[in-house]
Amino acid sequence: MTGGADERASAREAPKTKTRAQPERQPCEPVAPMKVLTQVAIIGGGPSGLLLSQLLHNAGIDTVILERQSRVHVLSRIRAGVLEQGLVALMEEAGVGDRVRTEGLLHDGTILAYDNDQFRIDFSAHVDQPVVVYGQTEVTRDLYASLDARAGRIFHGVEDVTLHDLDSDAPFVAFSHEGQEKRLDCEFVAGCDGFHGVSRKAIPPSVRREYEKVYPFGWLGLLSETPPVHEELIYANSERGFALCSMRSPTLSRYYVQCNLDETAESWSDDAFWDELRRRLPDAYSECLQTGPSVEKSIAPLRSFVCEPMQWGRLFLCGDAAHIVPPTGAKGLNSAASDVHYLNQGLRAWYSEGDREAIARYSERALARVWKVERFSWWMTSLLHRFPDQSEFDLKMQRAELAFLREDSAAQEALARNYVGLPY
Ligand code: RFL
Ligand code: PHB
Repeated sequence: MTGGADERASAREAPKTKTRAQPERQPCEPVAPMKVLTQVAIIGGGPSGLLLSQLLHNAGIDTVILERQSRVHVLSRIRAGVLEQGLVALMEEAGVGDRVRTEGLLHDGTILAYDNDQFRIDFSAHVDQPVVVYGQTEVTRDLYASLDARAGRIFHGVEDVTLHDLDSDAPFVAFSHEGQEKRLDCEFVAGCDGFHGVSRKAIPPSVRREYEKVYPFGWLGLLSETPPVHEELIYANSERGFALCSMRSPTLSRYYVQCNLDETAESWSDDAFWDELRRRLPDAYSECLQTGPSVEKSIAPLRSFVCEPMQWGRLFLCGDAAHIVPPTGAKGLNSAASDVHYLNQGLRAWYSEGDREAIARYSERALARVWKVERFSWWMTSLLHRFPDQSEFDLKMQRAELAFLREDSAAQEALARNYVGLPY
């Protein structure tokens, strides 16, 4: 745990209610773990876990969130920037939609660039639906604010989380917090702990099937307090590799360049980054690119990954814990949100009507959408990046696909429909 805001958070986050009284202990007895009780234990306090907790709270369902990191750490991770309407609607349903509605930037299209030229995919013409540019950090901040307002229970800095009796009606989660062993008894466990979390691994290997594609490059991202080079996002296929111009606000820009996996963010000076970005953009943009010192710089590897099934016994996986997409289609956070929607529906039906059907079909419903999103993200990645083993023929195919997309309205519509978000 770090100091300042986090120490305050830690004091506030100590469990307040539903803690079972501990029997008096003799001096030599082993210390029994302190017990905490809830309906749904949520592992991971990233956007999936926080959103699920808020939606369930609104339905009168109690949750406790266990988060490995400090709040400061969670809020310092610069990640997604493009939200589908489905996620914005869920934020509104959760009661955290005010800021995204007023401060989010509506985008009616996006630019695809190649060969020093560009064309636009017009979302309003093809699907009449915009996307909203609003940082994941802000989504998380909004969710933490409402968690605090309702005195929701979250433990930060938890360690050694293990899931137990998931195939029974009374699962529990063991963990340690501030040096104390604890036990969280619950009726359901939501595994919202990201790709490197423990939840997915609690599904027995004999049941779990994992599908994976690791891409031979990463994205180097830079955040700068400069106005965006263009009012819409620019996805650029350049012979030097992919580049993306994105933003967080009219004064905060987020840029990415495809990089090798053996590079480090520290090995890239700001000047080297700006030079490389300029060289990958059509002249029309590179000539008006405004540069400045980086506020953040980091490298993300690219991966496609799906775990099937997304549920086992009383455990339900959500978001990056179950699936990963390369960021090219801006789909990671958005597909986490559709999982949260299906799980929220299933748990509400269970608790309000005793309906077991929706929860039993969670994995099937979530995966049906996940695989389509995986396909789109893989396709956008294949279309726009340089691959080390790409032949001359492969390059011609990429160019032909871009040319077809530029000319063909149906192809543009297909891209637009996927980019703004498939229904759920
Ligand atoms: P997260 O955000 O990884 O949160 C999981 C949380 O679980 C905690 N945790 C544990 N807690 C307790 N016990 C354990 N054993 C734990 N292990 C882990 C972690 O500390 C963490 O707080 O998963 P979640 O909530 O499912 O959210 C997923 C999104 O963060 C992710 O999909 C997006 O950021 C992906 N993504 C994008 N998605 C979009 O929809 N639109 C975009 O524009 C977009 N851009 C991006 C992206 C991801 C990127 N990177 C860095 C991979 C751009 C980039 C560069
Ligand atoms: C971002 O702004 O971080 C961002 C935008 C679009 C993407 C990926 C990342 O496809």
